[in-house]
Amino acid sequence: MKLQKTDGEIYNCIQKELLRQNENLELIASENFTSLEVLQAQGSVLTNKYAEGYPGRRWYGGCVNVDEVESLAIQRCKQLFNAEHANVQAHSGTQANMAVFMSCLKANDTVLAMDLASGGHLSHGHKLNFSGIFYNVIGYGLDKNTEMIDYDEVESLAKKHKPRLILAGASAYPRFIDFERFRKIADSVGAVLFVDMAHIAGLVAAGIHPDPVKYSEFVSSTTHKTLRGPRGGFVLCRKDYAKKIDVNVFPGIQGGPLMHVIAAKAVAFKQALNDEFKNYQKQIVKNAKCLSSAMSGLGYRIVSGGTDNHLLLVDLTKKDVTGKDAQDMLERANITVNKNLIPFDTKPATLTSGVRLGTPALTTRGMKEPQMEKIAEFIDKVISSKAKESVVAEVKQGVLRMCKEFVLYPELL
Ligand code: DSN
Repeated sequence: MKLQKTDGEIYNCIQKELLRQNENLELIASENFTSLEVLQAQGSVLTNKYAEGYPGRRWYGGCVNVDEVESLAIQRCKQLFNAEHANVQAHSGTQANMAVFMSCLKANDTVLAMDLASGGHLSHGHKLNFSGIFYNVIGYGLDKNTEMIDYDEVESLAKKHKPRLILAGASAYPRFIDFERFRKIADSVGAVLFVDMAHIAGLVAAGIHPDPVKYSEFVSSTTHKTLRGPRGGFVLCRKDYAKKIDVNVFPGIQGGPLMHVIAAKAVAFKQALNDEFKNYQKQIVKNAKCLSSAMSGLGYRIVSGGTDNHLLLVDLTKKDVTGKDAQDMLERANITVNKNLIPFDTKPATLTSGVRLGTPALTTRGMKEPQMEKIAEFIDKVISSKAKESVVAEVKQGVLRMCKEFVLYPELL
């Protein structure tokens, strides 16, 4: 590779990261390992092209090929999600969300969205994010007993605050979301319904999670989580909002689209239309359920008692370990997780009482239920011993053996 000769420093970082990804058990619920084809499209000469505008309506010449790329991405995305309109230019999930906010709100309008502490997302109203700075965001939470969305509370908050927009979707919520109920609540107060399906997009594409598209005016997503594409975002909307969303993505919040990333998105959408992808999504959920039961069997409390999707939240309170400590201890044994607030957490977000575990990445490697059971044992050994050096060393050897059986990107090694 030419890079190796001309910029050894960056080349070495990339190689070290390839090795890290191969030698660690990746349980961060929002991460995945994209295909070689997606990497190839993303690393292509399309990165050289400026193409402000949309297919057939660009501000630059020479767009014939990128027009074809973007048209394919749009068509495949619409087909995958049965959507009336798709904008595939958003550089990220947060930018997709920003474009939706701008398409139906004025500054200071009221939005009803899930609290970050209950499993929501920064871009759904955090006070330091654009959403919390420019809009009046009211948070809804979870039922204290079930730890699931309290739809009655959502309804009463909607009646009280009369939001212009209701936002459903989460980054740390292990249960199905009832979009039909959200639609009814939105209709009862004349609000627009917007679903951020970033975490569950792959499950939705495979038809194994309730479908937000048929119930909402807007749906946003990232492409790199369960959907297993390149890092990026997109927005789906009803056709009466198509012009608004396009104009708010460009020129509203972005300049030139990343055509290499859009090509990679198109590749991922095509892959997601295959039956093989549906089976992959089913296995993600089977693995999450299995990991949840195995952790529960080892004495861990699982938030809401289990999972319907690709992730679970493990409450570490009984184990007398913070989420931060667990994350650090597991990292020493080559197990990657993230600390996460649990519902009604008494600890700050910098410490937390829990960890979030997700199965999309390990399922991509081909791991199934037997590996999930073993991984639960690994996690328990490290946490129960409070990362005793000899235990960490033994678990790390087990992790490395498991990783060797499920090699990642053999073509690149
Ligand atoms: N930060 C991502 C996650 O981990 O869920 C969401 O953007």
